[in-house]
Amino acid sequence: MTLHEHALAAAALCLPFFSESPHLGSTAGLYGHAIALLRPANGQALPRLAIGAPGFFACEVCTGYVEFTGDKEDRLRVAGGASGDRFGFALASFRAEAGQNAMAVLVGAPQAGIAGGPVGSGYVAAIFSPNEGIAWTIAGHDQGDEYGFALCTTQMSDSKPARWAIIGAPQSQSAARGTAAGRGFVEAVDLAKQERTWKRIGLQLNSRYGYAVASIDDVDADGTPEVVVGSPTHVTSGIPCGRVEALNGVSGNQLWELSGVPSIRGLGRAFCLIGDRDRDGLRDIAVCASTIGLIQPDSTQDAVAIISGRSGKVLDIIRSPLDRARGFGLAMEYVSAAADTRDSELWIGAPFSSQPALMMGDAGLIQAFAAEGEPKRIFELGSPYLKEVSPGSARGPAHFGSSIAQVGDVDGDGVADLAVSAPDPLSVECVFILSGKNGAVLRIYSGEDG
Ligand SMILES: [Ca+2]
Ligand SMILES: [Ca+2]
Ligand SMILES: [Ca+2]
Repeated sequence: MTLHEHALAAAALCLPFFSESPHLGSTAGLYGHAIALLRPANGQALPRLAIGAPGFFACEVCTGYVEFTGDKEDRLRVAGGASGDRFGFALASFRAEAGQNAMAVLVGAPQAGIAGGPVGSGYVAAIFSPNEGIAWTIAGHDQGDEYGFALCTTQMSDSKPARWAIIGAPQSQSAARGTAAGRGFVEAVDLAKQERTWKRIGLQLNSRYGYAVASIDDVDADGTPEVVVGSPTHVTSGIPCGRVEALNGVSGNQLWELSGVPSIRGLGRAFCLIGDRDRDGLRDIAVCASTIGLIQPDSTQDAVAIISGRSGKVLDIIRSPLDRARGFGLAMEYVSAAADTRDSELWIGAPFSSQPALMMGDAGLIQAFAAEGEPKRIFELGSPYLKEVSPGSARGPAHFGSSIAQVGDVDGDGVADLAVSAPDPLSVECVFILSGKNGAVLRIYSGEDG
């Protein structure tokens, strides 16, 4: 299919959703800022997804919400408690009980970024069943913590329930907070008891320690998984090179660290666990090093560093072949060969990339790389979708590739398919379900209220 045919197919899929989606009152914005897979597509049913819509940063009336999609057309939404919560900013799905297939979701509500509005400490909510709403919450400590900005859970194996939530609180400086930023922290919470177990504070002011967190394999062989923490504006020799730290998942003690260098700045904005690249028995990690938002951003410098899960050693650097791939690596998803009929691939989003043919400055794109790092495929979805998705809108979906999630094989062609969001609040906010093989649009969910 050509891109235009994709657009027409998208329109056919999309329009019924606009007319049928329930009217829920408040607009949120940034629909698809986060996506978590709760159940993959199984041939009979569509994937079940949690889609976060935390609200545009300047929206003072948005609580944010999380939408749950399923195989039926009904879509349930669970909203945050108060304006400015930014509920749904981060999501992490997890197994709540052994042997159960139903996945629960943790929702981050970092409550920050609204100029002049009320700002709290941020909180994290657990949802076990969307019909029952929020089961429990745990809050940060002080105003402006941005508790819940980043989230992951750790578990001993895929079939066992998750034991701990790891919660990032990067403590940015904001007008609303009215104080200098802190050093940021990461905290572990026992999911069964909802009790805090350990807390670790960043090294530098304004380093955004806790901006990203992820669970990795058991480095120290104590039988429990570890976590990595990013602080993308950590300064080395006067340059915001960023930093990654690996911690013992149970104690929070440091196992290894890696600082960025001037040629890979902003290290630690996002993580993705990949295959065992260096064949040492532990899975390795893709780490985003994007210069976007830094002083002197330079998209030609944006990179994904492939680092050893065991030591933090840099194994490879992936850069986009496209100079315009701004924000390269802000979202990533690994599709292992086991889940698929093709070789393992790392999907990398560049949600702020321009698309000159469409004269769009921030259309976004996603790009697949082979396990060895060679570029394979690029999917770019720009304004061809505009007229079909929202005839009255001035621009098409943008920031495509802000989040990416593997969703199982939706169309049954043996290749794992993807959910990819385009959450730009100034245009139509969508989550596309795309064929992993050719980028064809299989489904579109929209944040519009209908
Ligand atoms: Ca361990
Ligand atoms: Ca390895
Ligand atoms: Ca497929």
